[in-house]
Amino acid sequence: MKKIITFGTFDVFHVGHINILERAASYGDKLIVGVSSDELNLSKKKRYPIYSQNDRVKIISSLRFVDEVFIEESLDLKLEYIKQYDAKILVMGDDWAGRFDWVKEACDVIYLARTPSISTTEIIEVVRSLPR
Ligand code: C2G
Repeated sequence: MKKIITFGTFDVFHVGHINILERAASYGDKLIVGVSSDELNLSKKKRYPIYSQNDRVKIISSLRFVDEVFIEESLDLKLEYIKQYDAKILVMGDDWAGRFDWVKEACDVIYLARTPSISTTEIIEVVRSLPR
């Protein structure tokens, strides 16, 4: 049983999120997803996500190619999560290229190309600019 692990906020869920999760799943038999907590987002991005962590967990858990979901409390716990879930590969989008190479002692690390032209930030900006 080859387990794959990936992490993300997955706020305002969109097709770029689907693409990376689907591709991550194709590398193994089981996909485990760490969903960044609301507090982790506040510390990282200086704002809370639009969707609460409970809703984000519910959305990710409902995908057919996702097997297990947990809340990621800290970026520094990557190694602990990888060991805890016995993951053989960490998959991340290439906006994180090189950033998690320090876990290579525990598993392989693969950075996949992001889906172009879509992001949560852009969606928020587009919605904000709509006429009222
Ligand atoms: N992603 C993608 N294509 C996009 C947008 C996002 O492939 N157009 C990928 C990102 O590269 C990431 C995943 O989708 O691997 C989740 O993206 P975010 O929700 O933006 O995750 P982030 O806030 O970067 O959190 O521990 C890691 C962090 O918590 C990741």
